[in-house]
Amino acid sequence: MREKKKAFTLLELIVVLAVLIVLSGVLLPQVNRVINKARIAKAQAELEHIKSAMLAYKEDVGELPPAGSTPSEGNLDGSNAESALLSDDGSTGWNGPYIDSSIGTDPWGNHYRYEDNDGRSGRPVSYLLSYGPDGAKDISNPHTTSPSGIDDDIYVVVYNDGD
Ligand SMILES: [Ca+2]
Repeated sequence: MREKKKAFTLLELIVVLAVLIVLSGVLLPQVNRVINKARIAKAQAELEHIKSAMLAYKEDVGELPPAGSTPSEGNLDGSNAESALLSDDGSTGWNGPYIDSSIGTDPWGNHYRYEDNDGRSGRPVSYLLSYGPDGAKDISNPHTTSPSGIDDDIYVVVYNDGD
């Protein structure tokens, strides 16, 4: 005796597809929100980790890793600061390495940013920054203790000479 073939009818398939489309429309924004929250948490954790490494360097050497030859906010990966944390930069007291591997980009693929105030007056805050999910800088004055316009930027004060 031949078994009767069980198959979906076209109508059943259309109903299943419609349900899947509606479900994905409801769930996708939720999933995106969760992913973004996880990325923000990851960026905050990475910045705190780098901050700890910089403070350990400061403890040994007496000052924060150099931001660069021209003091201004710059990319952290590939910077003098990154190499000073990774390998002996010749500073007296250097006792690293302070980080295990090169500092990559933030979870959105953009550079982490760093500026060391380097003792300049009116710019007391040395900081680390991720431009956040939008990839654009929102903080209008990172050198104050309460910078305005944070928006989605992720900002960590490494050291505040104004304290
Ligand atoms: Ca931003």
